[in-house]
Amino acid sequence: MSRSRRRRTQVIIIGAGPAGLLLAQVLHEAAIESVVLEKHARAHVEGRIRAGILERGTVEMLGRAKADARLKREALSHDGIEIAFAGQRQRIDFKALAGALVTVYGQSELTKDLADRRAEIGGETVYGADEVALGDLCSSRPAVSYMKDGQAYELSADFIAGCDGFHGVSRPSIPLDALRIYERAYPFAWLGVMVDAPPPADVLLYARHARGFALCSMRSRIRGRHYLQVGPETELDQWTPERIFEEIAVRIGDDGRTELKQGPLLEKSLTTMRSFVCETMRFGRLFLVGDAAHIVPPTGAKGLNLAAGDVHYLSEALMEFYRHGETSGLDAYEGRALRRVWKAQRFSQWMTALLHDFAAVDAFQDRIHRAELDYVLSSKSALASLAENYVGLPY
Ligand code: RFL
Ligand code: PHB
Repeated sequence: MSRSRRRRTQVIIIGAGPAGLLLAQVLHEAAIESVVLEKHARAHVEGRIRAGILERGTVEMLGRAKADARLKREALSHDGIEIAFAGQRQRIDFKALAGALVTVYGQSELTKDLADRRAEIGGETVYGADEVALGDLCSSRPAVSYMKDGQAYELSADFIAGCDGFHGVSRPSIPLDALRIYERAYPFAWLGVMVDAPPPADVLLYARHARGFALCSMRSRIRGRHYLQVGPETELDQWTPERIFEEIAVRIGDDGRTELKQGPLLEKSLTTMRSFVCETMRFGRLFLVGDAAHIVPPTGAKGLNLAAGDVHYLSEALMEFYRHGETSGLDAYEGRALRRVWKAQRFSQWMTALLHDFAAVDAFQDRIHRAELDYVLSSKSALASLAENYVGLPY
């Protein structure tokens, strides 16, 4: 085999998901050079259907990355959500309660826009980078080796940003005795479908029903994205389109079967739910960003938005370093990011408890959650708190 090819850049970014690409482009606008290493092909990354709700801060970050032109044309703005519970539907008006809106724009579109922008400015992203391995993390010259098309490469840099998601290689590169990890599993999963038909409501509709949680989200006015609480061991094959539509209709209280329009299923998938925080978001010159450091259950729509928050704190710190030789922002990164992460963990866990059925696991606690939802829907101050957290806490 030929010898390894060596190069150098300022920041190595591992992972071309939303966190990695957003960081690369915000750094580019500040004249900081980076190379992005991604394990999969571009089409694979952009084909992953995940988040749909962006907070104001995330949209502003996309603006800073100069990747918001299509979002400005195509995204939907929502001034609230609806909650279906105990045969009632209640609208929660974010504009009135928290003075802000949320943006509906798919993660695949956002990732595509960022990758397009990166290509436009000639930034380097290596798709299909195999065997990525991190080294010298505690030196001033951390390095990454990888394989591409049978050729070995070595990159060195000032810093490494681990933006490679929950299953990436960055977090496992930190020695075990330096890792501080907190986690919790949930006794259910989400079955998700993309439907070629309009959603049943003009905003997101969350439902708590004795048969479990349901969410009717959307990607556009003519494309629905729906989720159902199911057992973690459920077989996807057992969920026919008829059964899925019937179950959603029951849970959202569409008794006349008039609101939920049926259409071809474009995708069907199962998501396990977990809460996870790796408090070690910095080790030497490695910084963890996004899902590499934390996972939330998706009920509060916070995962991607937290990743954008991390990018905000890390990019500011790197700019201070390159402009003024200042390292205090880098030292403060972990603490700043974690304060916001734990607040989003709290909110995501609370929304999950409020809206899912836990009766089989803890019937007493389940009654308490139901009473809590009843209380929230009748209290202006509780609704204001829900709205404030859903639209996103400030950076
Ligand atoms: P990603 O998106 O996982 O990207 C990581 C990238 O790193 C690559 N990678 C590697 N590259 C090189 N070498 C390796 N060894 C590598 N290992 C992995 C991967 O291929 C990938 O391209 O992490 P990132 O960038 O931190 O982004 C996080 C978000 O994807 C995630 O938090 C959200 O999708 C969570 N989420 C939601 N977040 C929201 O803010 N709002 C929502 O409405 C929302 N809805 C959701 C969601 C997640 C869901 N699922 C499927 C978990 C709905 C669902 C159903
Ligand atoms: C989505 O549209 O995929 C979505 C929206 C809100 C959530 C989770 C997922 O809480």
